[in-house]
Amino acid sequence: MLPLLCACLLLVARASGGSDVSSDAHFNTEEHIRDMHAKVTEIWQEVTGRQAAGGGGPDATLYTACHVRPSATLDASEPQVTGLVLFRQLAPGARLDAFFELEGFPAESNGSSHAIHVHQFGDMSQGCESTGPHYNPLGVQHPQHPGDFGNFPVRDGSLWKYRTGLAASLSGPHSIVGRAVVVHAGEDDLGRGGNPASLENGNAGRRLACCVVGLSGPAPWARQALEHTERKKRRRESECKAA
Ligand SMILES: [Cu+2]
Ligand SMILES: [Zn+2]
Repeated sequence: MLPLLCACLLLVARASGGSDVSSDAHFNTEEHIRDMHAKVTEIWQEVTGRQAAGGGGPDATLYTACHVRPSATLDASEPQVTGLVLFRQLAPGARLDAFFELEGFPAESNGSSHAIHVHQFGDMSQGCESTGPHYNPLGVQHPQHPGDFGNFPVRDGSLWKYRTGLAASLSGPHSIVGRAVVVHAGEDDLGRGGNPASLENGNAGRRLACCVVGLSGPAPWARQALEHTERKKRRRESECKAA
C-alpha cells in the first residue's frame, strides 16, 4: 500500500509541476490538485485502516479537544479569553461538527463578533504569534481556507456556539490535528476588505487566545452536548419569562 501512496504523491508533483501555457492552465492545475488530494486522502484512509466497513460506524468517529488560553504575548490589560473548542468528525472525509465555548470578552463588547480560524502551527511558544498564518494546504485565498470558521457573536462577555458542516478535517493529509485554533480581537471581513491582508487573514486583528487541536475520546463531546442542550433550554425559559 505504501508504494501506491508514493506513486500517487509523485503524480501530484507531476500534476502541479506540469502547467501548460493555455489560459485556463491555472484552473486545470487547481482541479488536478483537488482531484489528487481526494485520491491521496482515499489511499491514506486505507493505509491507516480508518475506512471502516460500510464507510462509517461509531468506530470511525474522531474527536478533538482544544483548551483555549490567552496569548502569552498579550498585555495584561487585554481581554483574557479562555474556553474550549471541540471538533467531531463522524467519518473520514465528512465535514466537522464543533462546539465553541469561550468567555472573558469585555462585557461592553456585547453584539460584537470575533473571528476564529485554524492557523498552520500548533506552536504556542511565542503565544498565539508563533502559530503562523492561516492553515492553507491548497494555496487558496481567505476565506476559503479549511479553518475559516467566520465570526462568532459575543453576548455578556462570552460566546457559545454549535456549528456543523465545517470544511476542515481531523484525518487525511490535510488534518488540522496538531494545528492551532486562534481567537481574534476583531471581526473577519471575509475577504471583502479590499486590501491584500483581507485575502490572507480577513483583517481580524490581534490574536487574543489560542489552543492546539489534540485528539480526545468521546467524553468531552458528550459533556458539551448535554451542557449545550440544557443551556438552550434555560435561555428559552428566560426568554419566555421576559416576553
Ligand atoms: Cu486567524
Ligand atoms: Zn483564512
